Amino acid sequence: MSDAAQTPNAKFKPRIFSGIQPSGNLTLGNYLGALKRFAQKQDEGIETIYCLVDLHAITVWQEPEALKRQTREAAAAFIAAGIDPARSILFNQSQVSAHAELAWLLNCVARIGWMYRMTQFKDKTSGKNAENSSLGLLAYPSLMAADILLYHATMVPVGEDQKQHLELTRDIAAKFNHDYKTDFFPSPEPLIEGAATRVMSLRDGSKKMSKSDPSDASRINLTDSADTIAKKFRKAVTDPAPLPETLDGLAERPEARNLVNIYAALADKTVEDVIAEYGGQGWGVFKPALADLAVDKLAPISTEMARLMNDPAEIDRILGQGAAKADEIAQPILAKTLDIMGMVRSR
Ligand code: AQP
Repeated sequence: MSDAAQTPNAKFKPRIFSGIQPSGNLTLGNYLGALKRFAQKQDEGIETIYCLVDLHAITVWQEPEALKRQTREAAAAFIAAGIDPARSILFNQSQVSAHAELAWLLNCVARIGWMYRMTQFKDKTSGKNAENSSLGLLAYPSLMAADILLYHATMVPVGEDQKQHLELTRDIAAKFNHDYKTDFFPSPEPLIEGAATRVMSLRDGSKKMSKSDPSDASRINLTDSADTIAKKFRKAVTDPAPLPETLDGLAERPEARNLVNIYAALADKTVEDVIAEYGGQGWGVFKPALADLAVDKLAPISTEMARLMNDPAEIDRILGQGAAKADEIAQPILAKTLDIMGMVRSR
């Protein structure tokens, strides 16, 4: 149904929404695929709403005290990466109850079969008993649709892995509009841009870098020290051949391509530029250069995160203020959705 009944967005003002799960240490993948671009979008002057999606995080087990710390740490990462709470709305999802309320309404619009087709659900339950995973994990994309549609967001910057969920959001919006004969919800566009829309594991070039990967060596955490970053890149799995002289030479070399993509994204260069500079060189040259670049870019972020984490009350204040602003936008949209669906509203 993706192509059917797509809603034109002309009547909606441009607004960006995106989120990150506070489900562990944020990674270089989260930074390049999401955070760095969130800050760029804010700086382009578009209205931006960014959310720490703690209700999503609990679709898999989270230790309660750890979740609180991770949420504050993720907020610190957003601010350290350039999100300015005076220009962007920054909050954690559970402080705006309209997310959960709209998610329920959309659960009644979305179809179960759509959820079973989501590759992230299949990946997260593969090798395990899917029947024993939480109902929330299956319904995750419906909550994500609610997050976005609650603000009538028109654009959603995400990494490649979230593309399918975004398509589902569009399908849910289209079905709602079709079923209730309305054009109430926009059809949000995914913004998947840059050289590192899918940063891969440093241990396995076929798996995405992920904060919940059991191997810490598979990822660069935003809180890693310079030494740890250098060590992880030095030990990153690669083939023995030197870097290719042309872009085509990366086609069948996922690990090499991943490191070149990371370099390009960190340096704000194209992959072609990186190949022009390092083509023909061995890993003994490229890996230390990549580690230096990563430390150069990430050290100021981790230093600022550590500073912010010394004042958790200030982080909570920022999240509370952001939640109040988000709630102001969300409440009328939730109220109108309830009305469209036939709920009596008498107080
Ligand atoms: N490896 C990645 N490369 C590029 N972008 C990535 N993102 C995540 N991993 C990569 C982008 O970061 C944003 C927030 O993702 P999330 O934390 O909400 O969920 P996720 O995609 O499931 O990320 P993780 O790290 O794999 O989390 P866990 O392990 O908790 O499931 C999204 O825009 C995502 O595309």
